Parts: sequence; C-alpha cells; structure tokens
Amino acid sequence: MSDKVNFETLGEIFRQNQTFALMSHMRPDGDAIGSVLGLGLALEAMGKTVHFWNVDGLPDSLAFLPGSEKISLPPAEAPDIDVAIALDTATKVRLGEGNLIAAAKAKLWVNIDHHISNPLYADVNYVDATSPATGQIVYEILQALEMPITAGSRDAIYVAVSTDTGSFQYDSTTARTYRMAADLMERGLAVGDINAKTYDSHPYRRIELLRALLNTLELSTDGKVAHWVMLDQLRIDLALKPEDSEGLIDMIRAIRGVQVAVFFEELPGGKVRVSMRSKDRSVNVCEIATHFGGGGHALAAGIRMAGPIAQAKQQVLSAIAAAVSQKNESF
Ligand SMILES: [Mn+2]
Repeated sequence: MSDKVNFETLGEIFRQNQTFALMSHMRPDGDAIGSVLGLGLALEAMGKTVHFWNVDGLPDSLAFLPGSEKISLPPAEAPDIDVAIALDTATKVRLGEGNLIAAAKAKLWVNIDHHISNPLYADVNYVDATSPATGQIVYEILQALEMPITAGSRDAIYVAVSTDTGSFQYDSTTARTYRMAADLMERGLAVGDINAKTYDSHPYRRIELLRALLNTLELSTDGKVAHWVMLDQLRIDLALKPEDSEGLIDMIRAIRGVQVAVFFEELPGGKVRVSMRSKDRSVNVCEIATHFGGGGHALAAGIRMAGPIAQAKQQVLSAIAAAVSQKNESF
C-alpha cells in the first residue's frame, strides 16, 4: 500500500461522495481539531454534509476557532455516511471506540496524517511524515484541489500548524510552512489576535498545574534528561481538563543541556501517559515510544502504558538513558 495517494484521488473522493465524518485522535490538540475544521469547513463550503466528531469533544482552549461549535461527541448510533476521514491520528485505535462505532456505516476510510509511525490503516492513505502538521497537509490539499479556503479553514489551519511546530520554531518547520503562513495572512488572517487567543489565554489552573509539576522536576545526573510527574490526584484537586497540560513539556525541553524532556501523567484507572520531546534527531523518541507500544515523531512521541507510575518511569527513563548514552558514544 502506498503511503501517499495523489491529491487527485482525494479530489475524486470529495466530489463523488456527499456525506463525510471527520475525526481525529482522543485528547485532541490544536492540530487534531484544526485539521478537522480546516478540511471539514472546506467540504461544507462545497455543499457537502460533514460530521465533526471527537471522542473527547472540543477543548475549551480551542473554542475561539470559528466553526468549532460543530465539533461534537460521536453519536451512539451510526448515521449513514459515505466516507470516514481520520486526521492527525497515528493509529485507528487512537480515534477512540466511540468514533469507530459511529463511523460503522462508512463505505470508505481515508487516513490523512503526518506521524511516521502511522501503519496506513485506511482504504486510502495520505501520510506525509515530512509535514510538520496535518494542518499543513490539509492546506496543501485545499490548494492543489482549488477547494474553498474560508475564514474558518484559514484560522483552523494556522492554529493547527502553529501549535504543532511550537509557534513555527521546531526543526520540522519548513519554508513551505512559512509560505503557507504568509498566504493565510494575505487571506486576512489576524495574526496577533489569533496568536493571543492561542497562547495568551490560559486558565489560572494551568499555572497552578505548572507550579505542582515544577515541584516534581528532576534532572538526570548527566543533565541530559529532565522529567516531571503528574499524579491523578492533582487532576482532581485542581479540576484539570486534559488540555491544561498541553505544551507545558516545552518548558523543561528548553533547559540548556537537556536532550530529552519527559512528562509522566497518571491516568484515571492507573494507566500512564508518557510524552517525550527530543531536541536532537539522533535521540529518536519515536523509536523509544514504539518499543513500549506508542508512537509519534522523531522529536515528539508518546506512550500509553500500564502502571504503576513508578514502574513506568523506571522503564522509560532507563530506555531513554540508553538511547542518550548510545548517541553520545557515537561522537
Ligand atoms: Mn499533528
């Protein structure tokens, strides 16, 4: 199976079908919501019927996006749809059970993503691991197929790409990314306003979370691995929402000398969510994640694994230590 169909194949699917369900991964981030809205609003502008589903619904932090009120939980009974499209979702399981049930009547599955670990689980796959965000792939699809880029699609695509590139900072950011941003500005994007809504509008509890995380911060003796821990009790005490921790890991990734930052989060029920960020392609955190059943990108990857958290910590930190020391030996 090819990892990339040509855009014309997607164009035919869009033209020949009427009803679409667009979905992205559980605990959605800016790219998950933004790429769904970016493509979905364009399909709507073409007269298509579009369902926008996420098993965790819309995070409050992205409710400023025009059209985001269309995002709903998947319905309990599967409606008649022609095409199910998964965006920004590395494995089908990450869509969540509710989406799979709701999309049961789809005649065709499409998978549009940028995770290198994506196993091409759909009938039609467009997976471009060189793209810094699924939002950028959506932009390229809309451009190539001359689909309408409405104000809603424009803002959603910008936020998708901005949040997945650490505000256009990461190594994954390309010249095309900046050209895309320039084009979106020429289409009327209010860059200061949208960045303020994305980055300068956090609820107070997020900063309380940051304070609690800082109290758990540890640096390895060689100074190359920083990690912090969030126990489930903290979620209860601070009434946290899943999106509250989004992006906080960048604070410890930014420590001078640190090659890998790790965030251990205890989930309700005792499972552990591990987020890893590497500063250096020779320490590939996707490989480490894959070893534990997770996935992602070379510089940003995640795992969901069995607890208890102390054991998960020990296993993951020793795998990272091995990868870091291997890297440093090769120089
Ligand atoms: Mn993404």
